[in-house]
Amino acid sequence: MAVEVIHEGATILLRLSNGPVNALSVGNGFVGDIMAKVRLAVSDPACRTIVVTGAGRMFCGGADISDFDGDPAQIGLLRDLIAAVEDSGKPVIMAIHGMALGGGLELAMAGHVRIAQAGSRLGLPEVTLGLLPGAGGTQRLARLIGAGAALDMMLSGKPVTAERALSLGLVDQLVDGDVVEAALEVARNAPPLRRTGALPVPADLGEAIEGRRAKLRGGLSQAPTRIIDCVAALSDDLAAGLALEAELFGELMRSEASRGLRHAFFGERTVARIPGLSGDVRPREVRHVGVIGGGLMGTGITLALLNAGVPVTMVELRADALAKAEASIRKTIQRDVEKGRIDQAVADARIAAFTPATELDALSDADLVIEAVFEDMGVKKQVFSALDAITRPDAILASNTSTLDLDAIAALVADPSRVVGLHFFSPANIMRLLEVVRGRETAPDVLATAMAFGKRVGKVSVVSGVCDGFIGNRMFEEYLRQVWFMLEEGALPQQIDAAMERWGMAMGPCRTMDLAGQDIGWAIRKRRAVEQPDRPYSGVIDRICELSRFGQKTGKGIYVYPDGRTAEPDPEITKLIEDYSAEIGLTRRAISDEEIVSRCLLALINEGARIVGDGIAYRPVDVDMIYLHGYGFGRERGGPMFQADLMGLPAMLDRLRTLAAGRNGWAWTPAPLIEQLAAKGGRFEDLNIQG
Ligand code: T1G
Repeated sequence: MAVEVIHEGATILLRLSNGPVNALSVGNGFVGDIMAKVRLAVSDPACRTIVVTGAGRMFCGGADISDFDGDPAQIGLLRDLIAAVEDSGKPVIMAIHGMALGGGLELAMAGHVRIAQAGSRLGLPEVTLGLLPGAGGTQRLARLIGAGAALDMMLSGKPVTAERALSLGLVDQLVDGDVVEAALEVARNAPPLRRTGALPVPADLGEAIEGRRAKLRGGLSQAPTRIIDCVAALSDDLAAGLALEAELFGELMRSEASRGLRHAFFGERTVARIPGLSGDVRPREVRHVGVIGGGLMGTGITLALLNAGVPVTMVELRADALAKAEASIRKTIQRDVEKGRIDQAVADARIAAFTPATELDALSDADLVIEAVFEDMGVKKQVFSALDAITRPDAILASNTSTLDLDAIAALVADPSRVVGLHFFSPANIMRLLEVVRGRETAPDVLATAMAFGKRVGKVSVVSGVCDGFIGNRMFEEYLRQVWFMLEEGALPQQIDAAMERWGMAMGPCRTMDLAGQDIGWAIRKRRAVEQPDRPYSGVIDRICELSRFGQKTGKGIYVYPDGRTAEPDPEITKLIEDYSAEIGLTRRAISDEEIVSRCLLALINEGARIVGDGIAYRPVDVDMIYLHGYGFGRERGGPMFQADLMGLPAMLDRLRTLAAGRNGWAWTPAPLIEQLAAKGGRFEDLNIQG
């Protein structure tokens, strides 16, 4: 961390350097150091102008998000720095390259001139963290570019290009060359002291506020409405606006939604770190990738790779299935052109990177082969035995299996160390989660290659050990177990789904299983009835499956789908559920939404704690990221384990023990890890620091 001071004639250049994004950290003294250097320059009689720039690849990625878990007053120092810049009696010129985000852009807006390098991007992404721009952004951006454009930037959180910033008036000059040189040139001509905070209130304020307040959607985070409140408070009294912004920022910083979103931000980066993997382990190069299987998963995986610019050879032994897969791939890519997501040239390049084949020999030179054939060990055995002979010994063999034992699959080849699991989630070209399953024999560099490849294709990759259902599905089974019990005890599907969706799940459990296919859940329950006879599910859901009501794909499941997509409650199912309760001699009772949410959450948390305790997941945050990116768990809620820390483990343990004393209490035996942490006043967060 450093603030380099360079004297260029009568100009002092300050180059900010603090880690990969020059985060404006108060906690590590960086902001204090900048403040000291600004004050020195302002008081230096030989200095007429100041230029500020960022070291490395960007101007500044924002305030240090980790500061917000500390003393809330810390951010006051950043506000003081920004005021000192704007009130400086000497022109301060901001030389922007790479990115200027959040507090970084707020600092830049306090400058008197902003020069941006072509290709750089500027934005206020705070809303994505459940925050508002808390260092003057709500009061300065609108003064520079108008209230409507400012609200659009702050409510979307999306950065704009330097070119767009110039047209908006957010920057004063755009340069192709060296932005520092350009800034020094401007400095030599002593530009005027144009103070952003002194600019008038934008004329479009009234209409901008009204229009956007009307379009606000619900949600846990209050950041959008608070951003509008701050802009609505714009007046000639800048201090008053800044005071309101500071007050509302503090409120948001302490909110559950912001804490959850900040947990997600860091969590997505923590899971990329593999504990114990020595730094000299290098991922293997992956140039030629093969996908085996032209079904739903094989096609989705192929699309995900093509969309990430990875050439793919798809091997599908049946020519008709291969042709169908190729047509589906072409159609999906072309639809992206029609929707304006990509241009035709990009689409053509993606399609050109696709090679269909009907023989496994086509993969003889592949660096990585991803198997996505039918979930049957016999079929896997045929494929992996053939791959063992056909592929190079250093080729990585990955299975997309979601239910089979990866170690058993690895045992099918001579060198099991080259086998890893790449469990994509359907639709694989949309869902960001990738469970990277490390087998007992998986080599460290194979695991590292899988993680690097997952990142390359835009996935949030999370390592899982080998167990039934890995991390996500193993927890989901305990979640569903409670859902089916609640059906027989007194709840109806539409009540359960509505309660969970109101709480923050993207889709309720009943609707989710209708979408995934009730037959898939049925097969798992049948297998588990043999493997775990002492852990029965309610039979009510099997009664629905026995009617061949497998969900949306059959037009009927728990719900009916008159138009093939819209789920509607079915009185026939209501009657089936009520009759089932009577059949097992259970008097139905009213179950509150609170109980529904609590039992669903606790089921996830308890099994998640077992999974961490068993070493299947490295950390609790890995479990959280799997639920945010694979199961529609509300991002503002942070994840199941994050929610447990909010509840407090001792209180949660009491709840588990109460449930364990009740009906089907065997399902609620507290995970040992919960008992261990609760006993010492610990939190799951304490275990997230590894790696
Ligand atoms: N604070 C702390 N750490 C940060 C950070 C930040 N703002 N931005 C990045 N990092 C860390 C990140 O955790 C990772 O750490 C490393 O830097 C590289 O990040 C007062 C309240 C800038 C687009 O929301 O979007 O200003 O894992 O892998 O892919 O109003 O980082 O290596 O240990 O993401 O090249 C507003 C957040 C903050 C931008 C670069 N700013 N950052 O992407 O690298 S709040 C943001 C990003 C604020 C003010 C408000 C991206 C990036 P590690 P990376 P990247």
